[in-house]
Amino acid sequence: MRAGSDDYRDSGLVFPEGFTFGSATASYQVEGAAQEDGRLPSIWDTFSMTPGRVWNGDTGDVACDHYHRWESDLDLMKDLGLDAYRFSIAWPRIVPAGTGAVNQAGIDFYSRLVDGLLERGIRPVATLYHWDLPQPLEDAGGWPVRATADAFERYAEIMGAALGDRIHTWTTLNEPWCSAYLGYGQGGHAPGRAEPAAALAAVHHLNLAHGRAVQALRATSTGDPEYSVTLNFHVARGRGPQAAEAVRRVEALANRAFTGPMLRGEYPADLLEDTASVTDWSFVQDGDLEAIHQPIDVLGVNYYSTVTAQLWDGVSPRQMNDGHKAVAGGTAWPGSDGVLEFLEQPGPYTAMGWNIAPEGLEELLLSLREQFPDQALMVTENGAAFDDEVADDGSVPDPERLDYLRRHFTAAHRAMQQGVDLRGYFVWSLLDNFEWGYGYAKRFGIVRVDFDTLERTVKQSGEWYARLAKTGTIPE
Ligand code: IFM
Repeated sequence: MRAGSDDYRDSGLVFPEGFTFGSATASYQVEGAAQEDGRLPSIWDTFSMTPGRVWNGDTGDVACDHYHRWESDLDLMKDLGLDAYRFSIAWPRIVPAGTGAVNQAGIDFYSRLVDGLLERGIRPVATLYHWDLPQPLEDAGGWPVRATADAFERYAEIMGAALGDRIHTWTTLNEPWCSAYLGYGQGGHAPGRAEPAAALAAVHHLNLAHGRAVQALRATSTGDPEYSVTLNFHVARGRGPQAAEAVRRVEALANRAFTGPMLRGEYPADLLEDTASVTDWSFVQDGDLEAIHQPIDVLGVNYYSTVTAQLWDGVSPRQMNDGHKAVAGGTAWPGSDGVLEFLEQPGPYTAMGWNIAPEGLEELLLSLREQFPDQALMVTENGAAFDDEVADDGSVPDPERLDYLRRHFTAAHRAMQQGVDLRGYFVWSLLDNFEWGYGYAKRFGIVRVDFDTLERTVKQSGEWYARLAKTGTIPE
């Protein structure tokens, strides 16, 4: 079957004209060329080279070699009929030491990439930070210190001036929840620190970095880009006698810790109360909330599965053992009384062990519309890892991923029928890639990458998605 072939029946579910169909990647996960053209190490280079941190000792040194193969990757996106490509810029290619000298070779790479997208009629959606903090900034304290937000503002200014004439959508941060809580609270992500107070300071400095970056990008971009941020919202269900309280706590720490300051200009009072024994939030300085509270054109929503939490009183914190599911405790979820335990959920599951719950996406989009009625939304990530097998004829049938995507697009469509202003949808991911702590063991791509030869093969789900992108109608 060819990309976008006619071998599907239409469901009759049509997205409106102008709806954006895209796919997403991130710099450290796909680029490779980690030591080339002036790039210096990020926290993920350091982390992945630390024995025991990443499955199989995998690193992003080569990844998908997108840094060298970007032109043929863009051709592939064009064949798939994508309207937009969501990529991230590696800060350590642009300001390799985090502060100080700017590396023109890094800027040139992204400039060529953006021109290549525009030549092919694909809109560039650029994220400034998808977790690859320059290592020297971590050595100076990382996101728990304010100077990191200062350095990010300067990096945003540089990128606005360099690409702000051509970028369609600027996204400041990808999933600051992961950066703060997994990087500094639980330690399963780089830089691997487990310090609850530092995690909350990181939350604030990431928020500050977002607001300052929106202002810097606006001041320097000469085109007419849109501005956004991408959050990985937790859709929580509660269990046990304190079910509602468990949900409230999860939502405060995971969702409202970001939407509060970014979209309302304040930290929620219950979040400050929940975390009072961990920090007094004195790192929030006068003027910070005004700086963070910037109008954005579109709110990026990443959704994969739901979480189920139970609150236990009077037990000692247990360590969280997985970023998106399983057991979470005091370090990843800094709070005062009691411990949040994340429970096994009913299946079916993806290869990540995440439960498949398309209704959670519909619920999330409806809830965001209720909370922020005037805010346009964009699904900036949704997709699934499965253990794909290559068939004898070289094709990659991946019916489970196809089904996952079909059901989630259908859920998003249902939300739109109920009035949600959803502007587009980016499938995670274009390519199989470096899945952080799981290395190359988990494949999310709609395009298979053979990590020995780096050859790309469009999977069955990719062909299905091409059909959707080209017709605007969900294929059966
Ligand atoms: O691969 C990640 C991506 O970098 C951020 N969002 C979740 C994806 C799947 O784990």
